[in-house]
Amino acid sequence: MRWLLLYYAVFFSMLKASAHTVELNDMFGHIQSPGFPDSYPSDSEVTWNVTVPEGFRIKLYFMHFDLESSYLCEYDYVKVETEDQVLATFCGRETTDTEQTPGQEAVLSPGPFMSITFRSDFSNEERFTGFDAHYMAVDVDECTDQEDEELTCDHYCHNYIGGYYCSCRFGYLLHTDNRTCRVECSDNLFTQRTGVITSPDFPSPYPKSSECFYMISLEEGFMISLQFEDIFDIEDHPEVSCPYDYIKIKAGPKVLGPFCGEKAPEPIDTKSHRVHILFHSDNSGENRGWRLSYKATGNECPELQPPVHGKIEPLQAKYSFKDQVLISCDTGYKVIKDNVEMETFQIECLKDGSWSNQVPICKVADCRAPAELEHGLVTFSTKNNLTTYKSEVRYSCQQPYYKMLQNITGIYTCSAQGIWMNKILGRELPTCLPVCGHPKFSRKLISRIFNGRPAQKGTTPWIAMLAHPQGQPFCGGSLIGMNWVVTAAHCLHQSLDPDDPLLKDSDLIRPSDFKIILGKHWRMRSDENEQHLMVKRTILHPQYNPITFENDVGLVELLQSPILNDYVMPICLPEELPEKGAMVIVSGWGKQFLQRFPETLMEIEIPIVDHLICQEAYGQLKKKVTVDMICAGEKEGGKDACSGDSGGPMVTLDRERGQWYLVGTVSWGEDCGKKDRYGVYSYISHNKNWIQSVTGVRN
Ligand code: 4AZ
Repeated sequence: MRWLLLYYAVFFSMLKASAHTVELNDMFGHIQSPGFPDSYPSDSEVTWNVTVPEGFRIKLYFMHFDLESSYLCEYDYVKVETEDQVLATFCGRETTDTEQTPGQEAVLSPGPFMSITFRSDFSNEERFTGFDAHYMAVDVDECTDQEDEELTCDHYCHNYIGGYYCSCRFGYLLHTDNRTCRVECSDNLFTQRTGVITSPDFPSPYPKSSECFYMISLEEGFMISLQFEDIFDIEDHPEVSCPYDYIKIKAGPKVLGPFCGEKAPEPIDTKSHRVHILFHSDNSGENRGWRLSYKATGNECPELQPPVHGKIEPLQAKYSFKDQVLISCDTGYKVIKDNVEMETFQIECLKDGSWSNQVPICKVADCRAPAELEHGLVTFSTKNNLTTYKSEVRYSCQQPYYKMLQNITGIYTCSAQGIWMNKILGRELPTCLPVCGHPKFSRKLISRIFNGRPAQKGTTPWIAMLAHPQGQPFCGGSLIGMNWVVTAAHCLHQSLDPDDPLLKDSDLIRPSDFKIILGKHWRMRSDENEQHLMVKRTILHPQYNPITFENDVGLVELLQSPILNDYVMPICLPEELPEKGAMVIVSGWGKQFLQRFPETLMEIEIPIVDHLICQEAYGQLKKKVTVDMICAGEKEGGKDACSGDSGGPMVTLDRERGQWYLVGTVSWGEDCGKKDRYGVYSYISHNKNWIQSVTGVRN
């Protein structure tokens, strides 16, 4: 037995001498006590250093465990440890109060390293078979296992086999520490006069690792004041001033702060128009942040007094820099600034506390002197000839020669806009048209004179004399409207070649070849009231036929308008057809019997002759009396127009209207005053439309 013991001692001392360390780097493996499943030798020590990759830990599981039991495992044991920590010490066959066996429990390393040491002392009372264990690398779920707060993800954690990574909520950026979530908040510009600025996500905790810049920038002249509100919570330190998170304020050359902690800074009057705010947060802490409101005030401008008859909007007790007010005047008053009239005027409070302009005055709207009316007059209805707001004037036409075209009172009132306004015509003036066919002088009943009679002065004020420049009369005409004379077309051309009566331009009498004399009574002697008027142009009826005298009507436009008076007045154009057999008056300075010219204007009163009778009378002579012609005269002859009367008026009285109108113009006839030979006249009603379209004349 002794030799055997010795043998064992030698053997174990040899074994112990061979106490060794096994390095294991596989992801799993198998370790057994020496000699397993035979009993393990005494005085033995083996260490297995298991290393797995970073991000894994090691799980050790014993399938068999049978070691000598000793108090607190002081003889034989299996010790599981990391570099700096003993995870477990096992011995015995079953767990007691003082000793532990692994049983069904696995041992898990906190990191990627585990060291297992088996040790036996110099003797064993019995045979112990030792242990048989497996180990394997298991993944560390850093997202749930992380104990070190410095390493946990700020927002989201994603585990994968052998490692993990962090990500951030929408709107956040992963900081370069790959762990904290910061925000981009360096570009905040505030340009309004008031505003509120908060830390990101306020009142939720502000993001970590962030540098936020805010700038309030206003026009020079404003001064910004800041006030922190309700919650103020920035990570601080009891001894050091704001080492982690802080807010700093820069206004002009002044830098205020850093501020942190839970007590908000007092209101700050920066006296600057530009303020920079810097907010810094480090990579830890859950603090709610801050909120501040800012207000910009400017220099105050002096109080304003609204102008008399005006108002200021908006009306405030105080105005400061940039405030604008609008000055307007009551209805009927106008703002006057630098002698210029305007509706409103705006002034602004400047940065130096003065107003950009003085308050203008309000002046009553002035329509000024009313415009003159051609052939009319204007009288003031309100006293003192006032032309200001609500004053009244009245336009009328120069009676009795002119009448108002529009059926209005002629009253114009000065509007609030300073414009004379009529209820119907607005700002447009009325029109004064000449009165027609209404002579001042009416014929005295004189016994009918055979061959006609001298006209009474002023009873035919529309008669026009067509005379050569030297004064020699050659035709008659009638004044219609202000500028036009109706005459016979054949008066306005002279066919030089009797064999070629066709109308040629060269045959037309030129405007400078003749003149129009109005207000005439005497044929050759000059009259008190005569007006010589030059001719602008002549117009023949487009269907005038110089051979048949069809449409023998022409128009003479005057270069100037005549002055209407008791001796010069236009004749009306027909409103309707003359009654059958109506009496007409034909006037002229034409030849009388015995080829003599009269001294004064002569007139005859004759009846209109039935068209058929006239046609018949001239049918015998193969002369056509067409629809544009009208005949007048007496069957027995005697009273007739004659050479020199051409173009002159044939008029009749419209009893209903009490005015005279033009029925025809002297045109032709077979000789003068012969029996059964009527005078033929160009029929005005037939060509009225043409006359009106050329002249624009209306009654
Ligand atoms: C002419 O030569 C003329 N009896 C005018 C009228 C009459 C005849 C001739 C009508 O102007």
